[in-house]
Parts: sequence; structure tokens; C-alpha cells
Amino acid sequence: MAFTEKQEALVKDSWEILKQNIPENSLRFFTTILEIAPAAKAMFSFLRDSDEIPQNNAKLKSHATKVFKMTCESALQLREKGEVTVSDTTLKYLGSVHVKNGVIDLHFEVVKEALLRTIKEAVGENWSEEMGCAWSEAYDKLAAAIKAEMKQEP
Ligand code: HEM
Ligand code: ISQ
Repeated sequence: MAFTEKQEALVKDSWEILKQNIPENSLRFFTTILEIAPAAKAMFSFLRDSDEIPQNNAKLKSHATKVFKMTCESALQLREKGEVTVSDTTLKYLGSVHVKNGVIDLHFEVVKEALLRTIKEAVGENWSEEMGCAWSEAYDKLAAAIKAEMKQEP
């Protein structure tokens, strides 16, 4: 089914709420990833050498923010042209970063679940199934592009 204006608005509006507290929401996103998959800790450079999740880590915040922003961008593209395209250089780079750090397809489900839970918590009473579906679809299309690129990696 086509991605509607309404779906795009649900994604955009919730991102507007979420971005008002990047430090807390990026930390929550990351903490949720590790709750679901504790072993993922070893893949992240900013965690490898610490026992706890750093509370104020610039890399964690900027990476988490990028994931959210890229998913929003993906929603916009889905509505505008019905497909998600990531620039070649960005895709190549992300493909190699993820392969290099040992990310596999299954992990994308973990990050998706964590992303959805983070949005749900952040927007509180504004949450709806429809909002979850819109983020889900945008994320899946973006994830598919990154996964395809990862398979091209030597
Ligand atoms: C790094 C985005 C899925 C694990 C990154 C970076 C971005 C990103 C933007 C930073 C690259 C850089 O500037 O160095 C995304 C997006 C995803 C996704 C948009 C899904 C649509 C995943 C999944 C995992 C994962 C499923 C596995 C749990 C990592 C790791 C790094 C990374 C380990 C390197 C972090 C470091 O140590 O610097 N990702 N990612 N990512 N991502 Fe993802
Ligand atoms: C990198 N890739 C996917 C998800 C992330 C969450 C937090 C920080 C970095 C990330």
C-alpha cells in the first residue's frame, strides 16, 4: 500500500517531539537495544571499554540521532516517490561500517523494536498503532537498502 501523507505526518510529528530531548531519547534507544540483545554491546566502540552505558557520549547521541533522522527521511521519500533511495556514498559507507562491526540481518529487528519502543515512550499519549506502523514501514525500507549493500561488501 502507498505511504500516505498522514503516515508521513505521524513520523514527522513524533520526531519533532523526540528531538526535544536527544540526550535522553538516544540513551533510551541504545539501552533498549542492549536490553533486547545484550551481546550487541561488543559491537559498539563507545562501549567496548566501559562497564556501563556512557550517559553522555557524543558518538552515541549523534549515531542514534542519525538513525532517527534517516528513518524520517525514508518516510518522506516513501510518500514522495514510493521508494527509499540512499545516496551511493552514504550507503557504501554504512554498509561497510555495519559489516566491519559484525552486524547481521537479525540485528535489524532488534534495532527496529528498540526504535519503536523509544518513540512510544517519548510521545506518550500521542502514540498510536498507526504511528508505529508508519515508522515501521519507513525503517524496513531503509534497513532493506543497508542490508542489500552489506551483502555487496567483500
Ligand atoms: C554505526 C545507522 C542498523 C550497529 C552507525 C552509524 C550510523 C548508523 C549513521 C554511524 C556511522 C559513522 O558515522 O561512523 C544505522 C541505521 C540502521 C542501523 C540507519 C538501520 C536502518 C544497525 C544495526 C546494528 C547497528 C541493526 C546492530 C545492532 C552499528 C554499529 C556501529 C553503527 C556497531 C558502529 C558504532 C561505532 O562503534 O562507532 N549506524 N544503523 N546498526 N551501527 Fe548502525
Ligand atoms: C548505530 N546503529 C544503529 C543504532 C544505533 C543506536 C544508537 C547508537 C548508534 C547506533
